[in-house]
Order: sequence, then C-alpha cells, then structure tokens
Amino acid sequence: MINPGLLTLLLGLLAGCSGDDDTPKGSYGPSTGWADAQSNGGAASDASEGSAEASGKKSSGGLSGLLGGGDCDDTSLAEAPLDRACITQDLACGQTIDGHTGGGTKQWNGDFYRSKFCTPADSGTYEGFERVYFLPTPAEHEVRVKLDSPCKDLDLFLVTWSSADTCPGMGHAISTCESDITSGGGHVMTQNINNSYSYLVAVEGKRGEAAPFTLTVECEKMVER
Ligand SMILES: [Ca+2]
Repeated sequence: MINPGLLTLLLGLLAGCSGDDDTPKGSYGPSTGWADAQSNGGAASDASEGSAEASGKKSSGGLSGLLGGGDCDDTSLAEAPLDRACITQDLACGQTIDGHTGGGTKQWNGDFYRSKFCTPADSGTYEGFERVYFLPTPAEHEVRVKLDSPCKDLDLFLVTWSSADTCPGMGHAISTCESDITSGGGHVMTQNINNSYSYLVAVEGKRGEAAPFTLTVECEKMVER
C-alpha cells in the first residue's frame, strides 16, 4: 500500500516537470518571457518586479544588470558614439542591450512622430535626444521589442526602414511606425509575414529626459496556418 501523501507528492513532481516542458517559448508578457530575460544578470533578481515598483525605488531591479545593478546615475553609456547617421549600433534578434538617451541624435521630434503616425496628437514634443538602433529581422517572424526605462519615463518607437546607413526625415515616406508611449517603458510588436524587414528602434523621452534604458529583442518564427 503506497502512502497517499507520497503518491500525491510524486504526482505533483511529475506534473511540475511536464509543466515546464509545455511552457510556450514565445509567451509574451510582463511576468513570463520578459521576466526571464530580466533575471539573467542581477543578484537582486529575487525581488519581484511588483515589489520593486511597490517600493517606489525605480532604480532597483529594472535594468538588465549590464549596467552594474541598474544605476540610474551611471552616464557612461551616454558617451556611446554614433556608428553612422542617426544609428548608435545594430541590434539583432535575441539581443538585450543597455543604452542611454544622452548623447543620441536630435533629428526627430513630436512633429516627426505624429506625421509618420507613430503617436497620436498632443503626445509630446520629443525635442531632446533620441537613441536609434538598426534592426534587421527575418521573414515569417514575429518581432517583439521591449523597453525597460526604470529611471525616467522613456518611450519606444519602431520605424520600418530599409536603409542601414541613412535615417528618415520629415520628407521621407515611412510605411509603418509602432510606438509605446506609456510610462515606465513598454513594448512594440510587428509581424513579418512574407518578407524580411529592417527597422529603426528609437528610444526617447517626451521632454528630453536623459536616462539609461534596456532594450530586448525577441523574434519568433510564425506558425503557418
Ligand atoms: Ca528628439
């Protein structure tokens, strides 16, 4: 006769193992896949996102850890030079990088974002620095970009743009622009149905805020229907 308690324990362990295997890799949400990406580097990662926010300490636990524990006063990344045109560096699927809006370009503003239908009317002046990254992505993939901005309120833009060496201005046609202008960061998502696409990923505060941030890029193969 097997002890019922032991049986329950064994069944629970089995269920736990299979549950891990069944977790969708592409699950996308503040408490699933992104949380895993965030917890990779920090010794303080035990503190949940919720408790970090509840404490009101925006500097704790928000950044990826590459900044040395998420120091909001660390301006070293504001020194990052531009690689070409408005672009600080290239991004790739699966990458997480830290950056700083300070030292970026000032080519885009609220008028630009509104004229390209990135943002609704009266969404901000965006007269300060923006940091821009070039992101080539493969066809038949869903592309998700996440911004963490725990220090100051920065916004995220995803502009479809094919040239790796130039940046659009007011006079250029842009096919699509996605944004997340909510506070505390955000995320944007797009789907490359049949073709590969390149994007410019921009980070900027509504009122010229200079602050560090973390960008995470995930690309997932789309399932044929
Ligand atoms: Ca700007």
